Amino acid sequence: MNAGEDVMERHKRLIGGCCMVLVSAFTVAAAEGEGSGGRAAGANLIKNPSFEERSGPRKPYPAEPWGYGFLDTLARSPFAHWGYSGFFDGGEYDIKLGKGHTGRVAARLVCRRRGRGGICTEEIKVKPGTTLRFSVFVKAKGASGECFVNFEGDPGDGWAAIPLPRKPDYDWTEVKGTVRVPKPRGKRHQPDEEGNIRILVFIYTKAYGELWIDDVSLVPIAGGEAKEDAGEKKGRKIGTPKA
Ligand SMILES: [Ca+2]
Repeated sequence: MNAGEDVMERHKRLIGGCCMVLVSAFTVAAAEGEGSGGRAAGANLIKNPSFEERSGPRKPYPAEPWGYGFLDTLARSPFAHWGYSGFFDGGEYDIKLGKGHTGRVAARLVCRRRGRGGICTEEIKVKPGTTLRFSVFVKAKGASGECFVNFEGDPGDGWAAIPLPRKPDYDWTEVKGTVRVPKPRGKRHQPDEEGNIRILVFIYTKAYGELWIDDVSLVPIAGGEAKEDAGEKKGRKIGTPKA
């Protein structure tokens, strides 16, 4: 086993361990109606949301400001500000360009061996208690299996999740959800001096076939107070791999 494989194996174990962390209470309102009227929306926290900016498939990853070691060593995302791994849970997924929902290109995750693959944002700084509206356009070709959006970072890996359509074949479809950022887990993940913690958004496929992704947005719609929204419902737990 060469050094690269050794690192890969180590990180697979690490990632597998992270996935066993049980998800604490979180709220998801998947595919909710807009309902917010003319409320002023914040800026999109996702960089390169339409995948139009390339980082170059052969660009060495240390040039990107990734904060997590496993992405530093495994990722070869062709998209600026996005990480990628196709090797979770014993899977092998390629990341490729597809024809965009908007713009020229979309991200395309193509299964070679079924397991779990995904793309990941850079770290996003937010204050605990912030309510975020998430949206993504996805389409699938022969994608038999589960695909989902998973929110990770300082509050834990899988503090919220939004399922993607459970159909093998569908054209571009918008999937929306609203999540509220919990407090960080553990003393090592305390807010910085400005009160921000770090979150990441992963979009995973555990399916065969192809998952296409474009036009991702994550917009703050309410800050800090964490008041209850009547429209929210409790989401399902995701993150414990099935044997
Ligand atoms: Ca695009």
